[in-house]
Amino acid sequence: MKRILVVGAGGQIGSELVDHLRNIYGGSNVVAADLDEKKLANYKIDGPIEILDALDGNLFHQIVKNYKIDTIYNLVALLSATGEKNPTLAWKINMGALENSLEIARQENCAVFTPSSIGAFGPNTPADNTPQDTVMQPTTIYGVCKVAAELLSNYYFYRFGVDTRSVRFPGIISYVTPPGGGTTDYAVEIFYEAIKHKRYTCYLKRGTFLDMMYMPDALDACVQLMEADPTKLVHRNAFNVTAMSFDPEMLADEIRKHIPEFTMDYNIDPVKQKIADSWPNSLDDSCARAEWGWNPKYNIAAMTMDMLEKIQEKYDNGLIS
Ligand code: VAH
Repeated sequence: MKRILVVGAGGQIGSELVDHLRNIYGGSNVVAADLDEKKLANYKIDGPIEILDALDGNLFHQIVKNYKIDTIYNLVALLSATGEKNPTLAWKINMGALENSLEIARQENCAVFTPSSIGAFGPNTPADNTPQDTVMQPTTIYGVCKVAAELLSNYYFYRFGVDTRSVRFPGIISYVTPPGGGTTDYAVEIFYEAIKHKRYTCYLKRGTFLDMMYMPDALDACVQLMEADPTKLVHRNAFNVTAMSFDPEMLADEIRKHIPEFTMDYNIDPVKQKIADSWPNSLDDSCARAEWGWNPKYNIAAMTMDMLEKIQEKYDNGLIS
């Protein structure tokens, strides 16, 4: 059975991936590690937790040895808009955690999953049906870190044989953690506002198309790729994956099917708009479909219905106000 360490386990993906992995591999086989102990207290399935600053290579290595880890999910990242506020810190954290993950994996024979992002593309990347192999000149420090992570992860595979794999996630929509400073997080905030106030002020312009994915599909993508037959993988770091592409107006229309009185206006955030404008409108994810069976289940209608239902439950149960 796999022995898994999730680093950055308290973030948007980690907060749900830990339970997803524990459900598959058993609670005791999935160690959740994060800098913030409070973020490690909410998992539904019990299992080992460790307080870890992913930049502390010695402790990181000790944890891998103590638990006999064979797979590292490195989820540590400052997201796009947050990174632009402190690019040097973003580079230090994002690349420091990756370097430790890869070097420890090399020494301890672990596989490594480090998510990349549509943020790895830039304004001169073909924006529609963006190819798997294409120009990658991002204009955010987040994107620069993601391209560097893809290149370094591929290097560790080709040079040392480390089993590195990753996907370029689009905006991930989820209801467990609050929005975390990403450019795509309007597509999370809007649901809370729609339920509570029946209105939302969007910081991205109408017509700003971005790839998106509902969290259950993102969790499946992580496991499917890491379980894929390595002989079938032509690519490794990182696969284009997407589930839907929409702009704020399309999402508002979908919400109005459930909350007819919902209204939306705009107050554009120039930093986030500039970031979003540098990213693709839609990805070609045919390589992921061909090489490891990627096949998302949630479209905008199914995601909207589930998000509204789950967030209404959080309000009803007093988990949020
Ligand atoms: C962000 N949600 O907006 C993240 C994601 C593709 C976007 O990486 O920064």
